Amino acid sequence: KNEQAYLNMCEHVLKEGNSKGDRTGTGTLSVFGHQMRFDLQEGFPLMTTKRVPFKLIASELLWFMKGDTNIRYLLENKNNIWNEWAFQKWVESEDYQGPDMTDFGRRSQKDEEFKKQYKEQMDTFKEKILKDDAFAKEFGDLGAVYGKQWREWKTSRSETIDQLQNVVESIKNNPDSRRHIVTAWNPEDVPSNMALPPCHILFQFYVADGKLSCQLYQRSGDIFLGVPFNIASYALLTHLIAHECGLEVGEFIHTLGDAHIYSNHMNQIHEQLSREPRTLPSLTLNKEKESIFDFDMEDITIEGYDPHPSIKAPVAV
Ligand code: UFP
Repeated sequence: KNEQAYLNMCEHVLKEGNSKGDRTGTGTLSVFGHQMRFDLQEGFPLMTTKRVPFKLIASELLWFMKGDTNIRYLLENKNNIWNEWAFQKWVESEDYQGPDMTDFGRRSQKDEEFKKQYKEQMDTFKEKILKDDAFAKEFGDLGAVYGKQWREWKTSRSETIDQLQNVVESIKNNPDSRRHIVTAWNPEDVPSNMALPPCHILFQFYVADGKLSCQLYQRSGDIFLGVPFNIASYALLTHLIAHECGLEVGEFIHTLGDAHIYSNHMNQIHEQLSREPRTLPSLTLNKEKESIFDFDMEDITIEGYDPHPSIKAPVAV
């Protein structure tokens, strides 16, 4: 019940996880292959054992759904979660003349002086993205990330496929189909065209009993920082598509490949596990909007969210 499936996974990984190195050099406890199920009728699965910023999740999802791959939309919504990826391209470009920003993620975690410089450069960068159209066009775009693969998958014949629109149509017209699938993993674009190879790779919908369920396959999950975002994001997507298709929500099933807790998140996980889960909030969507593609932030409301305080943790970079 509630977020118990998530808390159980945390316990399981702490107990059974393999000590494993990783790309970031941080070190993890990790299991391979884990599945959580959330009954969306029980409430919206936004963690209550710590505060999770729903607005960031919602604006990121709307951004994916628009097929937008430029961080300008996110910045307009005060959402900074993709900044580093665009910033990296900027500081590696010939046009960048400021101080050396090599390895800025790691260095700013260790070096206070550098952190100040980095913050200055990042603020200037953000401002330029927001104010300068040409600059935004060149340096705000992340390339072949989720929005692109969902809405404008490039075929070998130089056509594009709108997977998200297609899946909505197929749910409406042929609900029993076993082919309601959207994939973000395009081997041709991994890794050279991509800032980060997709983590949430493939999702499938299922209709039974007037309810829409969704299963996600995620190849790699940062259990403390990433996964609570991913759960809420796909739960919201399921609600939106059910809304357009005139269905109730069923389950969100989250299947993880490498599910890991970073070694510098251990205290935070224990703190979270010591807390008592509360009643889940509920989600309300604007009934006046029909198409999922017409939704804006003000059409999406979370009610009754009363979480424990947020818990800070370093992002592995
Ligand atoms: N990660 C998530 N969820 C996401 C996302 C990233 O948990 O939506 F984009 C984490 C997983 C992993 C890291 O810890 O980010 C990506 O690293 P790698 O590509 O090496 O798996």
